[in-house]
Amino acid sequence: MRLSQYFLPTLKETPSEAQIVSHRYMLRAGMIRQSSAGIYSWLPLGFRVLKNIEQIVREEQNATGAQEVLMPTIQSADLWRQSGRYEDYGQEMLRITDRHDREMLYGPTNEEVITEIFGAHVKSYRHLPRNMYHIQWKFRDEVRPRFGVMRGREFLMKDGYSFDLDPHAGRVAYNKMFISYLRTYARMDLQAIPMKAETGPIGGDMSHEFIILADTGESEVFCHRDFLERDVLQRDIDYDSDLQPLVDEWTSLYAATDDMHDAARFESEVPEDRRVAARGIEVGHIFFFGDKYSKPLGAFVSTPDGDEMPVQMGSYGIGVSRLVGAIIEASHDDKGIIWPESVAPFKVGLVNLRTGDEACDAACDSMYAKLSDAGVEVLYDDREERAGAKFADMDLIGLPWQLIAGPRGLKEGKVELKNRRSGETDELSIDAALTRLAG
Ligand code: 5CA
Repeated sequence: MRLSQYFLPTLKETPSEAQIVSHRYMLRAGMIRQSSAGIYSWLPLGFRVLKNIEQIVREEQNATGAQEVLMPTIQSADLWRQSGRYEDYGQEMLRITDRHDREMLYGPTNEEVITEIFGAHVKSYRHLPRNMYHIQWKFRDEVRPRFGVMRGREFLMKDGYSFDLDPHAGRVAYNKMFISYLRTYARMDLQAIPMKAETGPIGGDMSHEFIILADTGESEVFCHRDFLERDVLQRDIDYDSDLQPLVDEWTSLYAATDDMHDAARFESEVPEDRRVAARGIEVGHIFFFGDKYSKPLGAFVSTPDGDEMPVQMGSYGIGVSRLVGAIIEASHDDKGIIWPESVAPFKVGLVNLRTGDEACDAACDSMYAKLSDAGVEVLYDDREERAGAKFADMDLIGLPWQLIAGPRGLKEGKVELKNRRSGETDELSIDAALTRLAG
């Protein structure tokens, strides 16, 4: 993509409404624009990151055998009356009346809709287990939308739902999601810590929040430091195997949010030098709630003995749009964002230090073409701007690699390759630089 043709409205000034670094950088890097309180448009750069995160989530869900669907954002109030949640949900729910005076709502979550679909079609234990998810916009009329996409009113969530015959099989489904969540965050270079959690309006008696540590997080959290040194991607996961031992490994160490925190247990179980008391961002939340929805909504299956049983369910959420902010909170410096390669909007920023100079233009055009042909995503700064402004924008938008070409270096056939995270810069021949990036 040529920057001269790209819609990238970067800002030099820090917007005064943004209180935390991810919100400031998302606005300054031209990723989003607020439309109303807690409601954002995603501009090209932000949209690319959102899609990359979505794709990692999708791949890790599919690897567990979960199947992608797409349910509507607008739901019927009657369905929510059946589950008993219509009144309970209170003012967070955006209620709408259509032209025929039918009561509708903008879905804050989808337990009711998926349970109705499942119950209408599946009648026998033979068609279990099943797990379906979608990646869809949600609306919650939060009292205090804030911190940009971190606590929005409209936000993108991956929500998945498992259906099983009995609580034991439900636990197997829960464990698959538990491990796949750890992998999902790890692929975004995030160290997510599973913490026992309150179940709130979703309900049920088994639940974990996945939290990443960040000073700007909304929750106060307490955990064992060992969590921060673990790497779940080291192991291959066989989702057909018994995952309980692995889940036990991740749940045996102390980890709790403030609502579940037990100071006495924390002090007795965790040696003083391993105690972490910090703030955290909730990037996912999983629940097992048995027949809480299947019973009132009539999702029953026949058992091998010929009985009828409500199906056992769990639900599993990932804050896809929140993750964009969370990743920035975890990975930035005072110049801007530092994207992990897996979610970066482009891998390489190609900086032409003197647009209009014949040698610079020819070398940059050729590098751009070669990298693009090799499938490398490049944002090519071919604008007629000062070098300083180009560098500042590149650092701000945080692409993992900067490939810099100027008249002086090119005379000797050299370009610079800078790693955004380490700041290390190498002077290389054009071919060597291209091999590093495309190799
Ligand atoms: N039905 C369940 C799981 S499918 C559910 O709704 N769970 S939740 O309420 O915990 O939300 C799942 C995830 O969505 C949260 O962990 C969080 O990462 C994200 N999320 C929740 N509310 C917001 C919000 N207002 N803005 C951005 N992300 C949010």
